[in-house]
Amino acid sequence: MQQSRSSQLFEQAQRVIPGGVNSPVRSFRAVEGTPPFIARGQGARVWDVDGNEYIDYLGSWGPLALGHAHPAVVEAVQRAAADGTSFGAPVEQEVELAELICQALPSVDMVRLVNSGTEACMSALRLARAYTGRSKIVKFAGNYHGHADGLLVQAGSGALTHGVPTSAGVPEAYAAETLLAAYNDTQSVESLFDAWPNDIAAVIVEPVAGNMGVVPPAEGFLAGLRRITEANGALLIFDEVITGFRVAYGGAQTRFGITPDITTLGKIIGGGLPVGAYGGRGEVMRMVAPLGPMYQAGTLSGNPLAVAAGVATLLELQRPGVYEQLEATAVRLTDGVAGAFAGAEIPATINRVASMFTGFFNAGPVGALAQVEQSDTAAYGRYFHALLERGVYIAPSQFEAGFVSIAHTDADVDRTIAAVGDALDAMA
Ligand code: HOZ
Repeated sequence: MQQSRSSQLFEQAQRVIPGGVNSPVRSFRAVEGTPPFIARGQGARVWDVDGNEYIDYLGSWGPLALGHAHPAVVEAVQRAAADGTSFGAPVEQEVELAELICQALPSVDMVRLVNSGTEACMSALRLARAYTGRSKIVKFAGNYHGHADGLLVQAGSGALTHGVPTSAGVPEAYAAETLLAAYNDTQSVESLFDAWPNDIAAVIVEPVAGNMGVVPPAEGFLAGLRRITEANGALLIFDEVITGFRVAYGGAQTRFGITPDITTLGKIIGGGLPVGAYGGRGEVMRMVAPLGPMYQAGTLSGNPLAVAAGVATLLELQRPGVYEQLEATAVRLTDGVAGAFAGAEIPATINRVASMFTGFFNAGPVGALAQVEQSDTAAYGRYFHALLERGVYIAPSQFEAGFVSIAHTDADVDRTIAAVGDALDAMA
């Protein structure tokens, strides 16, 4: 049988790129097999280099709320590129993106643009430490905030998938500054503040966990974090890299009505190009250089192509009915998938918040990392491949989120539900 172009490319890639990929989860090690190399995307679909077509629920891990190659985004990027790709100097569009972010997020008066969610979270921690004069931070096991040293302690996403939640190469002294709490368990946070009453600069949290699969915040959890941090003079950082402009235009802080001190963003605010951001109230943000003593910089920060894509995306998301449509599509999908699992008598729990979701091979409930970890990852791998063969692309790991876009039609969703039914039959 002739080797596929994706297999050829994967072999070639493994000679020059570690694992053949530039981000570990893409290697398919969690589900085995060869990743299709993607040639192009349009709307809700992607095509690989062998011409196979897939309905895409990965959505580049979240940023593509408008779908692939949305005309407004393509046009904005083309127009910006024609005027030059980078200046390392202020450009008009970065002001527009910053204003849109400040208008959208109730807790953000000022925002600094960076290049990725990793940079945003790394900088947010430095800012919290600078503001409070304290060094320790609290993070939740299974939450993932990018790959900065000190945040790769009991991390989710690829780190959890590949069995290295605490990475080699993180100095022990750094890891010791990271205190671990249990997601959806405010008592575990109280205990850390009891043990370190004057040392904790910040609690950083994914307000909806997406990097251990989707786990919604339990009733009162986010409010509890707000109360505990305030009582102890620490800052609350919402990592809205996934949830920002996704679970509502104003992010999780709007959806759940909690005001963090610092917010980190990424994904959607770049509309598929590399952008991140961190922001907060003026008093905190005035610590950032050149106004204050906390240093952070970047040649490509506020890059004209990336901010043009971000502005175009946010303006499209402001159209009436967009978030209702995203959620209705996700409800149709997850209800249909849950029905297919029930029909096949396969224990499963589908968690969904707005237009992000995960189907766990797990009778549930799935409300904590310990429960996430009880999922049948081998079954997930078989399911993943059965779906891929039927033209449906989901995350190649049980511990990730899926996303719908406004480009997914009811017909796409119904075709997906039929494919899920077929895939489960084939697995029986
Ligand atoms: N950490 C990302 C998912 N939560 C994966 C990034 C990628 O492989 O593109």
